[in-house]
Amino acid sequence: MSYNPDNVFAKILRGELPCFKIYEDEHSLAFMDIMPQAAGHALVIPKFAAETLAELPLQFAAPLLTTVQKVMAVQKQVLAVQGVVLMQLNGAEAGQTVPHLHFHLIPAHLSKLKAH
Ligand code: DGP
Repeated sequence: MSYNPDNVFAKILRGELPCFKIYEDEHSLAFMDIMPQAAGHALVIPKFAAETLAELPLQFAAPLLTTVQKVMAVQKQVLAVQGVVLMQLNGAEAGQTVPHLHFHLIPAHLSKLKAH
């Protein structure tokens, strides 16, 4: 699968598009989702050019998941939620719209859960 460097997350990583940044380190970036499925919906992406999880070299998986853990902890504390839904879509057929690997971190607000 060939990586398209014109995707919006690649542009965010290059500083060509703005984002509401939460956290950044050598290997990853976390920022708020522009179309949140719940208040506090965040995205975590690797700086490595991978379209899906299958293309991420394993040495970058641990640093990426470490960032996921950090952002989840902050969401729980700041938003006072008990749970966070982790979602990660692989391929257009699965619903992936931005072809740069990303994890959705969606806080599970109690009021929303009760409504369903
Ligand atoms: P997915 O369907 O898994 O590819 O989700 C892509 C997510 O990315 C979707 O929730 C909306 C979000 N998104 C798309 N474009 C932008 C953007 O330019 N900035 C930010 N912050 N989020 C974006």
